[in-house]
Order: sequence, then C-alpha cells, then structure tokens
Amino acid sequence: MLLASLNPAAVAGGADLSDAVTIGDTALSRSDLVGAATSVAERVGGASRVAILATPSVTTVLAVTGCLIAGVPFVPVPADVGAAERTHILTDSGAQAWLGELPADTGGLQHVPVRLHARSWHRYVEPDSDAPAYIMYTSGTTGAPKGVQTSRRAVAADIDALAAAWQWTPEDTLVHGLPLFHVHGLVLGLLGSLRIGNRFVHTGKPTPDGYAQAAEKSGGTLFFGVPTVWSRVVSDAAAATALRSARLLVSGSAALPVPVFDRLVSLTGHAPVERYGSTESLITLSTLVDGDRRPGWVGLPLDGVQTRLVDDGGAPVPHDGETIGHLHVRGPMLFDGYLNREAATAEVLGDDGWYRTGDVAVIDDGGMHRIVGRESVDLIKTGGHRVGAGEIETALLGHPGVDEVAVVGVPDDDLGQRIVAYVVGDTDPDSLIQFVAEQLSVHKRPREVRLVGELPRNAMGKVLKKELAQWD
Ligand code: MLC
Ligand code: AMP
Repeated sequence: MLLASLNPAAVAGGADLSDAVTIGDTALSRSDLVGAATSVAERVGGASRVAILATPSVTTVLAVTGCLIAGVPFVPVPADVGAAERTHILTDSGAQAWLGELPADTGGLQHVPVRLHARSWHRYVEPDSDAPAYIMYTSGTTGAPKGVQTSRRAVAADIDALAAAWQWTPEDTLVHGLPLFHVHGLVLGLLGSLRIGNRFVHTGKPTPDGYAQAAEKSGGTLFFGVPTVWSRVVSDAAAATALRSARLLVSGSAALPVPVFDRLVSLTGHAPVERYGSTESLITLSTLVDGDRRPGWVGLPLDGVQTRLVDDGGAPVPHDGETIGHLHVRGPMLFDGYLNREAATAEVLGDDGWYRTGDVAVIDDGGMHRIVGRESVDLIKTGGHRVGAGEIETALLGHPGVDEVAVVGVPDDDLGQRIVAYVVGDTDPDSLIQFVAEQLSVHKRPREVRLVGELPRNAMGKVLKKELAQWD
C-alpha cells in the first residue's frame, strides 16, 4: 500500500496516532486522515484527473490523500500561480475539477470542496502500482511547463530508498515549511511521512523561527530545507541552536554552499545530509546517515539507482573526482514521461531507461557525486524553484511596453540565483515584475528588471546570456 501508515484495518485496529499531520493549529490523527480522505475519494472517484491548488493546508493534505486512495491522478497547482500558467496547467492536464482550496479563478471547472469533518469508512482496493500517482508541472529551458507523470511505484521506491539512506522511521517527527506543489515538500515530506508513519509538521513558511519552534515544541527530529532555508537558518544563531536537538538536517533541490554547510555544523552540531534529484527522477543520490557527509558533494546512488557520466559524444568519462561529464540516472523512481509530449520525453528519457538530467557532475573513485552545474543557462534555480528563462521571456514579450527581453539567473547569496530580466522597451520595471507575478506565479517574478538600450548579441543575432549574467 502506497500510504502504508493509513491502512484502514490497522488504524481501526488501534494503530492510530493523534497528531499524524499538523499544519498551523490544526492536527489530524491517522483515523481523521483515513475517514476524511476516504470521503474525498468517494467524491472524486471515477474522475480521470483533478487539479489541487496546493496551499500548505490540511485541505490540501486531504485532497491529495483522497486522490491517492481513489486512484485519481492529481495535478498540484502552485499556490501562488498566476492567470496564464493556471490556464496552461488546466488545459494541458485535462483536469476535470478543482479539488480542495478554491482558486481565484476556476477557469470554468467544477469545484469539489474538501469537508474536514466528513467521514467515510469505505474500503478501497489499492490501485495498481504502475498507475500514475500525480502529474506535476515543471519548467524547461523554453516553452511552457511540462506535466511530469509519476507512478505510484516510483513514489514508493523513492521513499523506501530514502528511508534506508536516512534511517527514517515511524519514530521520527518530520518538519518542513516548503511548498506542497513540488517533489521536496509534497512527495518526500508529506507522502514520505504517510508511507513511513512518522509525525509530519508543516510550519506554513520555512522560516528559521518556525523550524526552531517545531524543534522545541513538537520534538522535530528530521528537518527538510532548500539551501535558501539553511542559509537563513545559519543567519539566525538562536534558531540554529534550537536545531541541536534534531536527529538529521537534510538539504536538497539546489547546491548547498560550503560555508552554509560549515556554519550548520558549528551552530547545530549536525553535518547536513545532502541529496540530489529532480521532478522527473525523484531523488536518486544522497549522502548517508552513517557515511561521509562531504560539503559540496551530494552522495551515492540510492538503492536501485545507477548513474553514468558521459562526455559530449556519449563516451564514459573517468570517475576521478575531477573530470566533468553529463549526468544520466536510471532507477525505479523515474517518471513515465511528459504528458502529451512524446518528442520532449524522447529527448531526455531513453528506451533503455536512462534519464539525461541536464546536470553536469563529477564522480570520485568511491562513487561520490558532486553537481557542478547545469548544461543550460536557461534553467534557473531560485530559492530551490526551477524556472525557465524562456517562459519568463515569453510572458514579458506579451507586455505592450516590451520590445526585446533576455532573462538570466545571476548568483545570489540568499536565493542561489536571482532572476534578472534585461528589457529593451519603454515601461516601468516594477510593473513588469508585477506582470510576471500575475501571469506566471509569484515565485517566478524577476527580482530585478533592467532597462537597456540593446542586448548583447553574437554575429548570428543570438543573445549572449553568459555575458549578460556578468553585467552589473
Ligand atoms: C512579493 N510577494 C508578492 C509579490 N512580491 N506577492 C504578489 N505579487 C508580487 N509581485 C510576496 C509573496 O507572496 C510572499 O508573501 C512574499 O512576498 C515573499 O515572496 P517569496 O518570493 O515567496 O519569498 P522568498 O523569501 O523569496 O522565498 C524564499 C523561499 C521560497 C525559500 C521561502 O523560495 C521557497 O519556498 N522555496 C522552496 C522551493 C522548493 O520547495 N523547491 C523544491 C523543488 S523540488 P507571503 O505572505 O506568502 O510570505 C526539486 C527536487 C529536489 O527541486 O531535488 O528536491
Ligand atoms: P526540479 O525539477 O525543481 O526538481 O529541479 C531539479 C534540478 O535541481 C536538478 O536537475 C539540479 O539541477 C537541481 N538540484 C537538485 N538537488 C540538487 C543538489 N543537491 N545540488 C545541486 N543541484 C541540485
């Protein structure tokens, strides 16, 4: 069973837990979860796909759990989504209804509310493990986000492999405040907890203070964060010190700067475990609880994972800790392709099961991996969110005051990369930032818009983005 801790027979037989999921002031027991989510399942059963506005709330938890009980694939929609992106996700996914939180604009779809106090004790047959669990939208270098189809089998395999690497057990209390529309917060954090059977505490936002309080008041043992979160934690010595009582701090979704790793060690007493993955592959590499946690390195292949490093021609490169190659991964946690996009799927996922990650890496002679960067300057990681330069450029070109635009990610101490848009045109930079926040999503907005007379281009007319990223 995918959500093993919610086995109705076991829960009815006494395996309850009064605070299985806590978000803000609301706690749900396992029997609340089974009863209310089964009631959700009854209301969505038979749908081919539903959209869930994935706010950090118990409504979202019940919506997701209900879909997994009924075997209805769900589409998590970013809580801060804007108009154009919302329309794209709804149209592309073919979602038939909104389940749970009501979006600002339903796009004409029916709304199915989640009733916190409704209960059903109907017993569902566990859906086939090859069936899709969800479709999650993620950005590419160009074009609109693509729907990543992930099976129930992949989710289960990934959580089990992480449980082995991190000695993650029902005794843990997992804490995080990350969005519930990405792999990190939703799949690892929430579904991981419901599979393993540990307590899950969501802090609403991933603030240092929220994490410190969850360590002190909820007895948090396992904390998840993206590097921006850890960098903010180490800037708040009191909050960091409160995490001394934790068992394990985990960082992922972007590169953890070595100075942040070192500060975590000195302030919390814990060397963070780093792990690497993507929406398409789920998590494939991690350092181990009882192994080497080396700053700047993301670890070894998880159970069932193989990796290979190749040069531009596809030939293997040596595992000497220095030679850079393109990283490919294979394993039971990989996605089943992009929805409605056979050609895009074939570009990254071979018939032989290898996924071309788009990341460049080195591997040392002990099998330890270090991510060096991305192949394309057009995929930006900002605060752990993956954003395509192309989608922001397309959005900005839809503004009447914009003639030409180039979007780049520039290094940023807080966010890892900061989205900067260079614009040729006649308009107010702040209104362009707001335009992107309203069209795409708030987290995709450029943090800066710089108006310029012209963009640097090569002889072919192509914008020199590497040069732009260095302009100051
Ligand atoms: C600002 N705000 C606006 C706005 N400008 N609202 C509307 N319009 C505008 N123009 C508001 C926001 O709504 C928010 O309000 C506040 O300003 C701060 O904005 P923010 O951009 O969200 O905050 P920031 O501090 O920059 O966020 C940092 C962060 C966030 C770390 C909290 O980036 C984050 O949650 N990152 C996690 C990403 C993640 O989970 N990635 C995993 C990908 S999975 P308010 O009131 O809401 O605060 C993956 C696989 C793997 O990568 O390996 O894990
Ligand atoms: P996403 O699709 O949002 O899941 O982003 C996946 C990408 O995030 C990967 O392809 C990497 O570029 C990056 N990433 C994830 N984890 C790490 C990590 N630990 N270190 C460096 N980059 C990472």
